[in-house]
Amino acid sequence: MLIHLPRASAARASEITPESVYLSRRAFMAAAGGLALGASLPLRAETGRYAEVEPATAPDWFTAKLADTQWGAVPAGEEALTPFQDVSHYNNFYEFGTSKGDPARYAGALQVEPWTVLIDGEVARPGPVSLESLVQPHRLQERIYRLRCVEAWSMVIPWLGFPLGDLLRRAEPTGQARYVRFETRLAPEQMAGVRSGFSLIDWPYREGLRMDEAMHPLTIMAVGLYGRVLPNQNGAPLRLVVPWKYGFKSIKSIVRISLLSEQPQTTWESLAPDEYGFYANVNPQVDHPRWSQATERRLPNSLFSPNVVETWMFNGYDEVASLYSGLDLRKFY
Ligand SMILES: Nc1nc2c(c(=O)[nH]1)N[C@H]1C(S)=C(S)[C@@H](COP(=O)(O)O)O[C@H]1N2
Ligand SMILES: [Mo]
Repeated sequence: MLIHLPRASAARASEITPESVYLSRRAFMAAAGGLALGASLPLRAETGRYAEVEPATAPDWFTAKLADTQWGAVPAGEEALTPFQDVSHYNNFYEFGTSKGDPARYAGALQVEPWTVLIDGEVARPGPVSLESLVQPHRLQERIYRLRCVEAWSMVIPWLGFPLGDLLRRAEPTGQARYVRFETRLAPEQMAGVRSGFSLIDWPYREGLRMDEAMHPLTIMAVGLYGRVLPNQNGAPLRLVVPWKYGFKSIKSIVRISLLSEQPQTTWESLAPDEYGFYANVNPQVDHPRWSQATERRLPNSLFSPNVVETWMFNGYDEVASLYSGLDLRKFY
């Protein structure tokens, strides 16, 4: 598989804040140490890999998977990781409220065990699958991806997951399967933002991909980040990560995956079709009607260190360009 490594532009490197450089070096050293020891000593779950991350209790299936994880399968390259604190406290997860701190405050109420995912539609093997058996056949990989939100901020996150394509193949899509639709769990009693009735969203949150996008090797299902199980606010226990698309495509806390012959209706496109398209590929040349998409604020940042960097076409993942040859990306934004 071809993975695009970020260009080492001098301007970009100079914009990295000292703190994030420090953290990423620490993370790198932890990873290097892990590699050196890895052969003889399995990494202990949840401890030590990233020094800044609090240990968390994880379900047994996750701990078992961690021992065999392919660390650094997609490395950070030149880029500094966004600290765990920002990754887990600056979130969009409207089921728990609309401010960035709400998910960290309220998503603890989401019950993630037991968890079942329904796979249905155009597949030879439909049915409900427990999370444990869904993950079981897959080796976890660490993939360090940029996440670019449509609101013009971004992060660099070390995910743990496996290719969505591998999961879909196991369900045996029929010849009619042209799209995939995902749905987030809907549990108003656990979701402060849903209960408030304040949001315009027609729950459950839904997202979708074209089949070739879903099968692309960069597209993953994540179950962890920063060497630990996913924090609830980041979409535990199972979320999509599509790194060349705006963050809203990367749907959290998935309970249903449907293979369809028609393009599904998705949450943000239904709400504001002139602002959020089905494709939502990161594109610095197509502005949001209310703001430019040419640059982004890379977290962590502050008033004195705004850390504004250029936005790249497809978020820098040029290897997906061929999926869209012949498609007018201004029309299909
Ligand atoms: N179910 C659900 N999934 C969601 C969202 C949401 O509100 N609900 N927000 C999306 C948006 S806008 C972004 S930018 C990313 C943020 O992911 P993170 O909080 O893990 O960084 O999640 C996406 N997935
Ligand atoms: Mo977003």
